[in-house]
Amino acid sequence: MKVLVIGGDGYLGWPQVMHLSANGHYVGIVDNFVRRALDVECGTESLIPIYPLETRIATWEEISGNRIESFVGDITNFDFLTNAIRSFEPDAIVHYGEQRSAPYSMVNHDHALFTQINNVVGTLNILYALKEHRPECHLVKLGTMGEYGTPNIDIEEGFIEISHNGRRDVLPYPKQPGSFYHLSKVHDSHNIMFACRVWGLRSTDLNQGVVYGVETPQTVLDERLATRFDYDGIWGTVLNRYCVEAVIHHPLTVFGEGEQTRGFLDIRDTMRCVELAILNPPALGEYRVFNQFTEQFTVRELAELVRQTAHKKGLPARIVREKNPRVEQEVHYYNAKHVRLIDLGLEPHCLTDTLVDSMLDKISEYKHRVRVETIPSLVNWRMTNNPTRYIAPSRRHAEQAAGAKLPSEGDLGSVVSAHLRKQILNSRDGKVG
Ligand code: NAD
Ligand code: USQ
Repeated sequence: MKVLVIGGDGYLGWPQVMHLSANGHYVGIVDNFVRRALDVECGTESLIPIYPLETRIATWEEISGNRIESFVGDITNFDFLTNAIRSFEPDAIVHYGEQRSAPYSMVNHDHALFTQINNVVGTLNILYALKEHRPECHLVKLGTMGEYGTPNIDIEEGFIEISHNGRRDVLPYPKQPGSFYHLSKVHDSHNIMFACRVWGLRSTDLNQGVVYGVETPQTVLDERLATRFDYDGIWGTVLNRYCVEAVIHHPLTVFGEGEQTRGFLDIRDTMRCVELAILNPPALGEYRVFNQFTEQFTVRELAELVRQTAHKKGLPARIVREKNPRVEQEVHYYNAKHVRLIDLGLEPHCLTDTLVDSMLDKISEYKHRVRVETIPSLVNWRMTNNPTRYIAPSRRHAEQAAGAKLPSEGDLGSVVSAHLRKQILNSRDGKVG
């Protein structure tokens, strides 16, 4: 199949490109590298060095003999996106290309705006481009389990049968998302469902849990094929963060009570889930939802697993309870269904101490690159103006010693965001680059 991976330069997108290419699909990438730019904005960096997209593609072609096409541009630019879709003629689009950090979306007004414009407009553009130029193409959209929140009843896969005043209907499952980022996914879901209903498009909305891990069978073939690995307080996700914290002898940062329960999956299962969705498309006009995770854990259970595994390796890991920067339920019921991908043939890689052990080994190789100053979570959900940029202690000390006025961290963030926003609003040349 011809598959266009939007966001194909990201943590999940790049290994997905290689996974699909290795399994016989002809793959194209769309990306505008905004994620790399946001690292510059935040003063963060992938623990594992990542190579430019051209190098990644050339290395993959050299190793696999498979060609990959690339379209560099912003999907909020409708003309660019349309040209890319018309040129590539995909049978399926995998849409990973969004701003994906909940903390980033909660920094301030500017960042909430950027997140929702980038995500909602990007997805709406895809829907219009598909309707006008590729109506049979299957849109595989990455949503999030966080769309549902943590209700006190079982979470179904997208829809729930409700009986009300003597009548019954199957309706979209209620959504109670926990950040402006998670809200952007809810808005996307509504737009996609509507486009399937009124235009007869077909789509799979993959409500994915938190992904952990860094290696897939393809990323390990050459260091130039590695994918990014975030551990800082803005981009790092919980288990990946705990593993880095253990390696650098930083306490494992459990927020609040630590009983927050989430769905989790191994990065290798993400690859397979998306492939299964592509291989088993819905009918035209059908909008379906799969809950894409394999196991549920509380964040304290994960910390305990990392602590025990680290101890066996002689790492003196300890757990601390930090004041929760987020507004979320810290003790709650959680039971989310996740059978539809299993029914299609998913064989989960469950989380074991062996996997954590291998993550700790991999992270140890890059221990010297950890920027300790980026570990704290700067973004407080209760505030509307949070700092966004981490400043290395050495630079801070040098500037203080020199009597220089430190730029406001918030200001630095806004400069880059304003630039990106301007790019989005102004770039209307529609060229495929
Ligand atoms: P990522 O930030 O590493 O990758 C996203 C990619 O999309 C980046 O390369 C970025 O440059 C690109 N992009 C963003 N906006 C774009 C635009 N307007 N035009 C073109 N390219 C654009 O994120 P990730 O962790 O790989 O996540 C990918 C998707 O999966 C996201 O939609 C995210 O919400 C979802 N997801 C991720 C996780 C997780 O744990 N990482 C869990 C659930 C869902
Ligand atoms: N947490 C800690 N300690 C930390 C970091 C996080 O206890 O050091 C807690 C958080 O408070 C939260 C849970 O861990 O309760 C998950 O946080 P996270 O940062 O790992 O994940 P989240 O912000 O929910 O976002 C990530 C991805 C996002 C994706 C989402 C899937 O960044 O793109 O959509 O996971 S889900 O959580 O299912 O919505």
